[in-house]
Amino acid sequence: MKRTILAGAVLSTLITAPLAAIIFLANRALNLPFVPTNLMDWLIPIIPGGLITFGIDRMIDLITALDLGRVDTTAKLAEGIMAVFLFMGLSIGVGTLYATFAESLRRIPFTGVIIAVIFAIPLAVVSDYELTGKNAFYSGPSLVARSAWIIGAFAVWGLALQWVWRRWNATPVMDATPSLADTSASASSEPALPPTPAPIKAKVTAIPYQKAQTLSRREFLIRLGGATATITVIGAGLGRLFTSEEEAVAVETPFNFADFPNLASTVVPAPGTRPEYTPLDQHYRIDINSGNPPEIDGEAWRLTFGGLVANPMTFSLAELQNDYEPLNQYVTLSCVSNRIAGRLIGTTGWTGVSMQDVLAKVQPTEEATHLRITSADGFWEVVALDLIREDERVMLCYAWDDQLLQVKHGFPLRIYIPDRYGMKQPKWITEIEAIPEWEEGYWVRRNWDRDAIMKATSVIDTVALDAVFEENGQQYVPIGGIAHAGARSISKVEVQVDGGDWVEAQIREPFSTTTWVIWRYNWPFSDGEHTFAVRCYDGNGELQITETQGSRPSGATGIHTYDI
Ligand SMILES: Nc1nc2c(c(=O)[nH]1)N[C@H]1C(S)=C(S)[C@@H](COP(=O)(O)O)O[C@H]1N2
Ligand SMILES: [Mo]
Repeated sequence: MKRTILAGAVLSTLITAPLAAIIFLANRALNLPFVPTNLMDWLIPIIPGGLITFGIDRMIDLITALDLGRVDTTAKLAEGIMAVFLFMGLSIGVGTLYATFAESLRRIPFTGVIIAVIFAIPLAVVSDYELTGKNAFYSGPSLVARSAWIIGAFAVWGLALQWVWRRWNATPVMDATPSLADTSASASSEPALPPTPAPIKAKVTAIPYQKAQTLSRREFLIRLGGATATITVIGAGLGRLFTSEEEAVAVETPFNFADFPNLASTVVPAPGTRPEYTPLDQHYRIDINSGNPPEIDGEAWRLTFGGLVANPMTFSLAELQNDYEPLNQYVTLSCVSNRIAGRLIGTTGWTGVSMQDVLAKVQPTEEATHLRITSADGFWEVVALDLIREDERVMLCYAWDDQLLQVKHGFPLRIYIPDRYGMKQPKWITEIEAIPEWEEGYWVRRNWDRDAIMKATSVIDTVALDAVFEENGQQYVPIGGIAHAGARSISKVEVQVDGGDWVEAQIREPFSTTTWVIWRYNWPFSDGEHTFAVRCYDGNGELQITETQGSRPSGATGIHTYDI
């Protein structure tokens, strides 16, 4: 019995790996569902939030420690790999179960296929729920096409499993020990099974796989492993090739964010400082979706604005673009999980409609105090009406960098709330509801900070030893980086060398009060090893928090240091 289970598990693994690869390929090439991440996304809300945060933290630790590249993309990849393991584990479990009972079920034809289909149906349901359950404007393949694909792919998997299992049991073990199937059958207490004490030879000839006799089990395993490894590698490799960038759709009246307002600034960034305006393909992406982000049909999409309002309304994307004065803002967005000197922060140009203009149309009633903003991925947040009324910069945003939002950044609509971490600012908005009192948002419910005001932080990006220059007989090395304090701006940046006095750095005029500043300090060079530290003051003259504290629950603080 034990050996049957082991053999069943090994053979199921060999059959399941190509299934995962082909599902991946079909996802990339034809946008068919990637069931592993659908399954994981379905499970995540069921797992306690603390465990997830812990998992994410350890993952970021690992990526940072091993220097595995961009934290956000590597984390998504790691989540995808975890999802594949979960998916494979479940499938292998089902395959092993089949192998264990195949003998007793052998009178039923196509047991492998039947079991596979019974397993695939709930997977198809979960996948559909994840893709369309919260996203009424899903733009991918139809339910029929998606279900047929998932069930069909599993049926083929079941057929393969059944064939492989029968073939395995028909294959003689070339040495003198009894075959695995024999051991299991004689060890089994199943009354329906006739005992099979016959010698191996007799058993083999009784099974109609004549060819099997020429292969030993070891040879069969090697051949099967070779075949499935080939399919897996080719499938996964082709899938990766299909990973294409989505097409950019320019807005009709671009603001021309690239005409930066500070071009005349005399403070030139130290070489090696990150770009002041983050290229879109380098802007971080963070959300609760381990696989593909919600795909929304922009034509069919409507924003529903209801609840405690005098005038409930729906808005199309075209209406938001054409019927309202566009608001263009340079914005630095940061994830609350960004560590000091982390890369989960970026600056780009945001275009949208002031929330005040929208409120003027829908007219919240007197009982309304907050808006609940709901997204197509099941994410939601709550924002106070008072905040909106006192800050016209709060906006419903449909474009970044003069282009309609990319899918991963929230197409067709996200909100901008100045001074708050990204966790307060839903992407893929489908619904806004005016409500009578404050409620927890998605991450607040998971014990993250209720207000999530961006902490003032400063970072050294570079000590540009290559760019050393001489002035009045002294050599200087440019040092530089960023500092930001949400929408409070930065009034001063100071640098400290080897624990000495804090010296003021130069600040380049920022794009706006809602973006980071680039700072620069020309360090009088001296030979040897040195440690540099940086600190900043926000626009109100308040020093950043200098105690080191992790991201959870309200954003990382502490002094960034840099050694040469
Ligand atoms: N619908 C939805 N919106 C979301 C999230 C999400 O998971 N789902 N994540 C938030 C978080 S935690 C951050 S940091 C920002 C990141 O936006 P970006 O991926 O466009 O950089 O999106 C926010 N909006
Ligand atoms: Mo975030």
